[in-house]
Amino acid sequence: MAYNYITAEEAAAMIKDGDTIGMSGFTAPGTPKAIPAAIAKKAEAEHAEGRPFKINLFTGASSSDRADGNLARANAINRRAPYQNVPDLRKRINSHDVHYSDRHLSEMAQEVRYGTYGPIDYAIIEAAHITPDGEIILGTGVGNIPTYAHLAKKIFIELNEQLPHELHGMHDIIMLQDPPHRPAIPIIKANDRIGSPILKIDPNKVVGIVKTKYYDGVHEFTAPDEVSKHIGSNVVKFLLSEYKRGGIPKEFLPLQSGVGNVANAVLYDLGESKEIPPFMMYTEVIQDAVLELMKKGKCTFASTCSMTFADPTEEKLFKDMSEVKDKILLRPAEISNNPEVIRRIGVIAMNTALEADIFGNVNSTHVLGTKMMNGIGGSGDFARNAYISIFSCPSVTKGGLISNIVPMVAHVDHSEHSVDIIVTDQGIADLRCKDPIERAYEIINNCAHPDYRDMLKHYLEMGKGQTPVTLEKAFAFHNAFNETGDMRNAKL
Ligand code: 0RQ
Repeated sequence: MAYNYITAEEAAAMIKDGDTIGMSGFTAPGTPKAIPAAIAKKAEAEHAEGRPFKINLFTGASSSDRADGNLARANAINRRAPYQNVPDLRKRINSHDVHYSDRHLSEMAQEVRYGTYGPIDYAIIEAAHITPDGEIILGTGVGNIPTYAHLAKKIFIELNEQLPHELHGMHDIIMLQDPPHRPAIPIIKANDRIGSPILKIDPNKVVGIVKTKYYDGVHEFTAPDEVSKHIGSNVVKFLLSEYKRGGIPKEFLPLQSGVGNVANAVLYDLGESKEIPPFMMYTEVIQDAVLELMKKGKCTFASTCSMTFADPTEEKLFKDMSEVKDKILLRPAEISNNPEVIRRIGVIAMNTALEADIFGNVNSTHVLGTKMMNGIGGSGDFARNAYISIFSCPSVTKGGLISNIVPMVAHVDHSEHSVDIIVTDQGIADLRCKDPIERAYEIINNCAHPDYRDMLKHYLEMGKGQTPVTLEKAFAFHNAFNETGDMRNAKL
């Protein structure tokens, strides 16, 4: 059929206050770039006229400043799920302007299909190409778009002319059947393809196509600082010792890695290690460092939901996709983060903590227990189901005013039962096969900053029971920071 080409403003004009929108993408890649900004402008105009205007916005993970940033600044979001990482949206969430539902990314699509989030009015899909009968080559991130496109009453396409048609063949698109009709997911190795290279939509639902021409807008990574480098080399040291003792089989196991500088530093060190054999990744996001690993032959394949490459990297890659074409599969979040697959294929998960406590509980989301940072993202999908779950963070933050190892975390995202290894710039704590007191000494001696070790030991030794928590002192570190700006003033 012939599609209607429209402007982003014409698309935004159709969207009404209270509409629910499901967008393609996972982090900035694959996220629509023009219509969200136009919706934000419309919201501002409506607000100026004294009319209410907010949408509910559901994605695959975080989006981008073009989407979440513009919409948050315009106070145009009512409800948001399942993950975000944009400073202006964070402010809106913490001031209760936005109802934010922070969900495990693997669960969102099924919950939406069961109606938990209400009906989807519009899907907005970023595409590299669309045929008249509704066959879409998606962009560089997938997220939950198979589900949103299937359920949406109407669809907008952002046809991004920057995206190369050579992306065709890099997607593995499937929408899972829901229980009780879901068969086993036939991924035995990270590179097993189970779906289609294209997303098929109903062309009759497409109300307009907006042409764009953008890279994804991911900033270049800064070179890892000393602390990240120490963390990276400690993670690799652990993996190597585990490999040598036979805790990881000779073929190695698929790796998952979070995003950010520490993750980049870990991947860089893995590339340098001669003793770690080539490996595959089963992960949700791949960053520039993975491309380097692929060039070196160290990473042989990556199953992911998104290629989160910085713009200059995309620019080079889009000119010649041949190097990566058969080494990457882009899948929906319910597959990239699927707990059943993660457990079965023995993923080694590497994620980041804001803080960890001496018993091994991890807070990845709430600064000082109250302020939402980003969200749990995929870290829970991987950490809980991985064969080995590693969490890393610096031993201290803000020049030592904050210890990232605390008596008790002020918010729990990953409990002691899901955390196997903690790594800081100071060293490695292996929590497996240890009781809570043994774990606590392991963490204090190996991971806590020397400035805080005696305080943490003092706290540990005043307690009783299998897990010697002293409730009235458990948040002494956090209270000291709130009252004096320095956790070293904790009254224990
Ligand atoms: O504050 O920005 O004012 O300097 O928190 O800290 O060290 O820059 O951490 O960028 O690596 O993010 C856990 C948030 C870490 C991230 C988290 C302050 C610190 C700084 C950020 P400033 P860093 P990173 C893959 C898997 C959950 C989702 C996930 C995350 C700021 O990794 O969102 O893993 N993870 N997904 O100063 C108070 C502490 C603090 C603290 C740090 N203990 N108390 N402030 N800060 N520790 C991706 C997806 O799922 C898509």
